[in-house]
Amino acid sequence: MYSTVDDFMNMIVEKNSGEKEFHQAVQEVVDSLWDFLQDHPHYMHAKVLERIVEPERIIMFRVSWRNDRGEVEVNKGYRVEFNSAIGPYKGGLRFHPSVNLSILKFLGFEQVFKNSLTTLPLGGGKGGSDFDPKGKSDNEVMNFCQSFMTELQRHIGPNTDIPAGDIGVGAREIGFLFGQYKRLRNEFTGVLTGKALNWGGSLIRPEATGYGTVYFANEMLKTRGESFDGKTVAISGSGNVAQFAAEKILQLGGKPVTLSDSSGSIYDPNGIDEEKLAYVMELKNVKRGRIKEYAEKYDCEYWDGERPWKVQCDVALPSATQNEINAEEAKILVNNGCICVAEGANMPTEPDAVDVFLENKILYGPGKAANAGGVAVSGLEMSQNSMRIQWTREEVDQRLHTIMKDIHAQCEKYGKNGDFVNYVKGANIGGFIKIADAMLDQGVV
Ligand code: NDP
Ligand code: 2IT
Repeated sequence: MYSTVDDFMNMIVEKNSGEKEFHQAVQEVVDSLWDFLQDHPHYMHAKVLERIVEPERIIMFRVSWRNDRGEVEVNKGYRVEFNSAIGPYKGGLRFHPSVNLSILKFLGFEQVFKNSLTTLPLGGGKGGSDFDPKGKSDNEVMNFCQSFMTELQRHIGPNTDIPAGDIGVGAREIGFLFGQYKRLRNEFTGVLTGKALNWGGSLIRPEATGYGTVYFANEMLKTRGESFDGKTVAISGSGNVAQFAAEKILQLGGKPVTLSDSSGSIYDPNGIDEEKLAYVMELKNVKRGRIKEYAEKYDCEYWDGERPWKVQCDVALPSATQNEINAEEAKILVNNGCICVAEGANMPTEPDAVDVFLENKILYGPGKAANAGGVAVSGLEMSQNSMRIQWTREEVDQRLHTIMKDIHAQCEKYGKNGDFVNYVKGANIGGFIKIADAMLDQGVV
């Protein structure tokens, strides 16, 4: 047995050599859990910690496909089936050139705890490819998705493993993937979530991650007698999560002032209103253009190659990718008066920057709690598919709202120390207990 966090982490680094994002995700969880585990030694005796950091299964495969010029292209495909103690593996697929095993293992590991927090019976997994959909034609994306699914279909199923979207995988990709699964298996099942409405999708799933992040942030703000009304909000990213976070902030009376993409950020001090947001959705989802074009259209500042964190804001919602806020940027945010950070993205805050937020006792909601609304509504999509019914928008939104409040309550229960809630600790302990108890019940597997 390991006697210190450092001993345990040395083992992780040695056994998972070079996987720095995975090490980072495990370190955060183990730091949060260590004291709790000393007080509950039965988990340590059964080696639950050693087991929970080891994926149950990793599938890696070749994806060959033809581009529009008739040339053969080759990509890597992955599915990390991390933990199925409380339900079938569930989690998104990421298509981005940066995808590697370390990134998918960190995402899969986070997903295990996140899915546990949702209160739904969902295990954790993640997958994807180093394929870059940017600049590809619809035909090329379809060729790639069909080839990817031709292998993946052997490993997934509505009671086994249910993928969904993530960076680079939206409605278009889910459509192509579903079509190929159905063709190969000759069955119409809820094997993927994030489907379009007229073939098994759920209302509110596109909105769910962004809305859920804002609902979670709102719960955090309420603990200090605050709300979004009149608040200035910095958002990064301009994809699925960022767009619907902005939409919900507007509905709650807040003012989003920034968005970004991998090329740079826009700063619109007048606020990104409904009309401007509709433009962003068209620009990003239909034209697949760059956020720079927003600055040209609305005559505001564009910061080439920069992140948005130097702005004056009350709330920050990092919603692009991992490690997109460093310690220096965290200090700037705090010094500029930011009182709340809720992570729409997975692990967007570097460890030193998390320390800055915690030391300054601002409201800091880690991704596995704050962005769990997406996978939660995926879970609701699975329920609707199983029952072969479709709930109304209000019904799904109400359930999402209740789930986000419940996650907030779990964070408070396990993370409260005096007046201050450490949401990182709360989320990690709250997420852990349910899975660990299920693993104990199910024996040494
Ligand atoms: P999208 O692909 O819709 O959008 C991603 C956005 O982030 C784009 O604006 C993209 O810019 C930007 N981005 C991607 N990679 C980088 C990078 N390396 N540096 C800077 N910007 C980058 O993805 P989502 O909105 O779905 O995902 C955003 C985040 O939210 C991810 O961390 C994802 O894991 C997380 N998340 C998503 C959920 C979902 O349901 N979709 C659920 C929970 C979490 P560009 O256009 O240049 O690529
Ligand atoms: O990170 C995430 O939670 C997601 N990308 C959504 C996963 C899902 O199965 O809906």
